[in-house]
Formats: sequence, C-alpha cells, structure tokens
Amino acid sequence: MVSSTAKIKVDPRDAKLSMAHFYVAFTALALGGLMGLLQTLVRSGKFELPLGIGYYEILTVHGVMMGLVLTTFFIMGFQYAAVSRTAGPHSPAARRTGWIGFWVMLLGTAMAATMVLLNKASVLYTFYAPLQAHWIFYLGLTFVVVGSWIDGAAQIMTYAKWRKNNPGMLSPLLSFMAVINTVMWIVATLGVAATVLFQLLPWSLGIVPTVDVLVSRTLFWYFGHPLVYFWLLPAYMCWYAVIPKVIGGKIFSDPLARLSFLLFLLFSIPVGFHHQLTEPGIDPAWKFIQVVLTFMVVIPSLMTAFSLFATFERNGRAKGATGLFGWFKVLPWNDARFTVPFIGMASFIPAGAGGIVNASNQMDEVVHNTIWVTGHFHLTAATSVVLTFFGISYWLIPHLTGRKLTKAMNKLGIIQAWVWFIGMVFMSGAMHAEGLLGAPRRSAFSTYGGAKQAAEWIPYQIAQAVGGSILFIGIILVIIIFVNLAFFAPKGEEEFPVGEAENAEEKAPMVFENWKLWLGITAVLILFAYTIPFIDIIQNAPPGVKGYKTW
Ligand code: HAS
Ligand code: CU
Repeated sequence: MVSSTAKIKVDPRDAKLSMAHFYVAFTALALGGLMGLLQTLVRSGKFELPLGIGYYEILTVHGVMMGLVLTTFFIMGFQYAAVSRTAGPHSPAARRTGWIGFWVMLLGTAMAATMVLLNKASVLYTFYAPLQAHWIFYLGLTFVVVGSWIDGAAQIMTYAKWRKNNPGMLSPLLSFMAVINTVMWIVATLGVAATVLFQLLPWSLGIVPTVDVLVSRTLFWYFGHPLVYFWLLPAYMCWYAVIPKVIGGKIFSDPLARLSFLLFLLFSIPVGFHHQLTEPGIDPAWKFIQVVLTFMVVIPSLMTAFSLFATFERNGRAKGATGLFGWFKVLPWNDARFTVPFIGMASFIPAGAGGIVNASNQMDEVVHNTIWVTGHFHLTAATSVVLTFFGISYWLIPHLTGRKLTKAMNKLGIIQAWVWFIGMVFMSGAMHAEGLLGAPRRSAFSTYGGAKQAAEWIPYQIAQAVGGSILFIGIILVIIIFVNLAFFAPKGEEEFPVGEAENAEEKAPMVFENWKLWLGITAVLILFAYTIPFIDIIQNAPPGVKGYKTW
C-alpha cells in the first residue's frame, strides 16, 4: 500500500521549520518585487533612481531575491513539509539537521545580500566572470549552497527511515518526488560550488590574478539549467499529486508520475550548453549533443501535460461531463487551491514552447542575449512556477499555522492570480516581442545615441512598465494573503491535499527506487556530455582575465 503510512497532518514541530523557510521566502518576494517594479520604470525611460542607486544594483537584488532566495527557501520549506506529511514526522535528528541547514542558508543569504545592497556585488544573479564581486558575496553563496545540502539531507534521512521501516514497498509519491528534486539539486550544485570555491573566491580575494571565464561559465550552466528544474519540480509535485485531490479526482497514473521525475533526474543536468550556444570555445559537435539531450528533457514535461489532461478529462467524465471540452466546465473554478496553479499550468504551454525555440540552435541565434529570454523566464519561473507556489501557500500555510483560508482570502487569491497573469501578459509579452526586434537583456535604459532601432523598442518598454506596475499590485495582494494566513486568519483546520492514484493496484516497479542505478546513469550521462568538451576547454584556454567592476 503506497499510502498506508500517510500521515494526515504535518507534525507541529516540522511545521515550525517549514514556516521559518516561508518567512524568508515571502520577505524575499516583497523586496525582490519592489526592485522589479523599479526596473521596469527605469527601462521605460520615464523614471530615474534616486540617491545614486544603480540600475545594476537593483537588478541584482531582484534576480538574487526572486531566483535564488525565494525559490530555494520556498522549495525546501514545501518539500520538508511534504515529506513529513507523507513519510511521517521527521526524527529529532533529521529536524535538527533541517534547522542547521536553514540557519546556514540564512547566514549565507545575509552575507550575499549585504554585499549586494552595499553595491559591492552588482554582478546579476548569474554572477558571470569577469564581473567581480566582493569575496563575501561568493562566500555567502557558498553557505547558501552548503546549507541547502544540509537542509535537503533532512528530507533524505526521513525518506531513508521510511524505506527501512517498509521494506519492499514503494515510498509515498510526494516523498519520492521531493527526494528526486533534492538529489538532482545536490548533483547540480557541485558545479556552482566548484566555480565559486576554486575560481571566484581565490580570484576575488586576490590570491590569483585572473579567472578562466569559459570554465566558470561552463560550471555555472552545468548548475544553471538543473536550477530551473529544481524550481519546476515542486510545481509538478503540486500538479501531479495535489491538484487531483483538490478537484475531487484521481492521479492519472502513479508510475507515470514517478517515471517523469526519474527522467528529470537523468536529463536535467547534461544540457547546460544550451545556454552557451553562442559561446566561442565549445566544439559545435558537443553543443549539438547537448541540444539533443535538451530535447530529451522536454519529454517528461510532455508526459506531464498528457497526464494532467487525462486527470482533468477522466474527472470530468466521472462527473457526467460530455463533449470535447465538457471537463473544463466542471473544474472547481471558485477554489484558489485549483485556479491559481491552473493559471500557472496554462501559462506553461506557451512558456515551454518558447523554451523549445531557445533550445533550437538556429533560433537561439536570434533571441540569445535579447530580452526575449527575460520574457521566457518570466513566463516559466515567474508565472507557471510562482503561481503554483502561491496556490500551494494558500492551503499549506494555514495547514501549518492551524488556521483557515477564509472565503474572502480564497477570493483574493483568485483575484491575485488574474492580476498576476494580466500583468505578465503585458510584461512578458512585450519582452518577447521586443526581443525579436533585437533589444538586449540585462541593460538599463538607453537610446543608444538616438539610434532608429532603439526607438522601436521604447513602446514595448512602456508596456513592460505597465505590466510591472500591475505585477507589483499582485505582489502586495499576495503579501496581504500571506500575512493573513500566517498570523490573523481564524483558527481551524486546512487540509494538506494528497491525491490517490486511479489504479492504485498498478504499481511502479521497485527498480524505480534503485538509487544506485539512477545515480549511476545520471553520472554516466554527465560524464558523456561534459568530459571531452571540458578537457578541450581547459587545454585550449585563452589567457585568464582580470576582474572588472563595471558599476
Ligand atoms: Fe528555459 C533560458 C530552454 C523550461 C527558466 N530558462 C532560461 C533562463 C531561465 C529559464 C531562468 O535552450 C535564463 C537563464 C539566464 O539568465 O541566462 N527552457 C528551455 C526548454 C525548456 C525550458 C527547452 N526554463 C524552463 C523552465 C524554467 C526556465 C521550466 C524555469 C522554471 N531556456 C531554454 C534555453 C535557454 C533558456 C535554451 C537559453 C536561452 C539563451 O539564449 O540564453 C523546457 O523544459 C520546456 C518544456 C515544457 C513544455 C510544456 C509542457 C506543458 C505543461 C502544461 C500543461 C497544461 C495543462 C493545462 C494541462 C513542453 C506541462 C491545460 C490548460 C488549458 C487552458 C487547456
Ligand atoms: Cu536551460
């Protein structure tokens, strides 16, 4: 029985640690959101930052807060709760491990954030060399990564304990998924840890004079692509395992869900070159191979889309819906726990299509380094993923704090999601269109000396500022809901919904939990995709580069 040991409530001691994560995550959201608003205003050309604050400084705050702090803290808090809910409460040792991880991450975040706010690290969230930040920024990032390993270890410990107590049984679906994501994260962060520890830290401390830019970017993207799936998989956990329960249906297929997560473990990592397609110094044959692997990692997303449609349709049929789209009408549109993530899901169709454009070498030549890419990740990460995180919060936070999502807050949640969606249609839509006209990303407002082409971009930048302002209203609304659910909502019980599979007797094979096998294949794929090009990059390295502070 997959769900026989499923616990109905998250243990209150575990709830405390999850909530600690969420306080940090939503603080990052508020701060990052304000910076986002300011950026779109600056880029509209109608607004200048006061007090000599630099555009690249706020851009770095925005990217680091949203892309690194909000995501990592939210995900670790959610997964920690999901494991507690489905594999049983964490042991005192696991809980202690989780707290240590949390504090180490928070310390690192404070170090990095301080340096960014002091304008000593305006290097954007990708911290590309040869832009050189203060060494405390890099050390802070190291703590965040190491802290996340410790934090993730808590989930793995509880999962391992469950397996030991239930020999020969498949682990609960949500715990399995959480552990896949954590394991993928640990393998992926080895790359960023390597560049930070062996290249960027010694270089920023002045121990070595120069840095090998291509090596550091390659190690970054070895991490950077799985990073985006680290954000996506918790959303998929909600779509696969939570949404079916919320709509009163069943999970279409438990083995399919597990298989798609395993495919993400295998194919998320050996694909970093699709961020480096225009980078000289990498053999095109290896870029081609990694693009092929990128198309492999699209498959589990297509499986997910198939499985979601199947869940919706079979749920509709069971409720008497007829016709091709009858299922659509019987969905619980008045329930924020469904509607908010659903808007995220629907957005993922164009968002994913844009990703496939990016991954196609010839088309990437058109969009690379343009603001199209910024539009792409505001649709994937900042719409599909983040709306799903909001949707999760609307039941998880009251579940953890022993409160209720009131009718009013439920309604506000749905309004919030529509506000967000409309803001994003303006902002991300305008970014996609402007990118096709060649407008660069990562750049402040400029008329480029009155160039005709740059004049074409300005209307789109105004549309982005309109979208950014609407999104900022969305940020205010979600913070209101968060504060309400954490501190003020009436006491009560909110369910942590976990779906059951339609054919519960149809079990995934036990080989799905053979970690030696899956980690082995993951390692082989990584070694295949990276060994030869990496040796080539090192052997034929151009001279190292000194550090630049361009801000
Ligand atoms: Fe991406 C750049 C390729 C997905 C995030 N991406 C980025 C960057 C970020 C990012 C942050 O190949 C910029 C990094 C930087 O700063 O430079 N991306 C892809 C591909 C996918 C993809 C092939 N990206 C994501 C996700 C992200 C994310 C997910 C965050 C969460 N991306 C790229 C490439 C670049 C890139 C290149 C580099 C570009 C450059 O030139 O620099 C795929 O994984 C997408 C697959 C998705 C699908 C969609 C499946 C749909 C589903 C929804 C079903 C809906 C239902 C609802 C059932 C195939 C599952 C029904 C609703 C109704 C209304 C009917
Ligand atoms: Cu990628």
